[in-house]
Amino acid sequence: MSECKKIEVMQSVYDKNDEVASQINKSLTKRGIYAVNVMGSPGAGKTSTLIQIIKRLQGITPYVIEGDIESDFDTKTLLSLGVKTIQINTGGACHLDSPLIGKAVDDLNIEKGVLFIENIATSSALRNL
Ligand SMILES: Nc1nc2c(ncn2[C@@H]2O[C@H](COP(=O)(O)OP(=O)(O)OP(=O)(O)O)[C@@H](O)[C@H]2O)c(=O)[nH]1
Ligand SMILES: [Mg+2]
Repeated sequence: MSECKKIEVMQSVYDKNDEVASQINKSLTKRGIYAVNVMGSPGAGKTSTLIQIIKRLQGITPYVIEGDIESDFDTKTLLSLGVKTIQINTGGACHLDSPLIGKAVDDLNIEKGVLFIENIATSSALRNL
């Protein structure tokens, strides 16, 4: 007869990630920056949608963090439109974690505005942002 055991998980594997994400969240909120995590399948229309939204923003500065495994195609397009954009290439990983986002946020020198993060795939890594 099989025995059923209940295993209690005491610590999430995302603990450290969530802690960093929470710090980024507080820092962005304090500086009046609203962050939007943009997720969707490859080719779903994320960048096209961002471009159309950004064109319609009035008096709000947009910033974009572009996540991609290898390419910087979307970043080049956004930069050519005058949008302050920074590229993160993960070199294989299919999600952006909060330390990567934290570094990109620092490098972007964001002032008050809206920060769009085009994510690579569905990720729980940004759930606290
Ligand atoms: N028909 C149609 N095509 C669209 C629409 N939005 C985007 N596209 C096209 O779909 C293709 C992919 O669009 P992107 O905006 O690059 O999609 P993405 O999700 O950013 O793609 P990745 O960053 O490569 O994952 C492009 O050729 C767009 O022109 C839409 O609403 N209708
Ligand atoms: Mg894109």
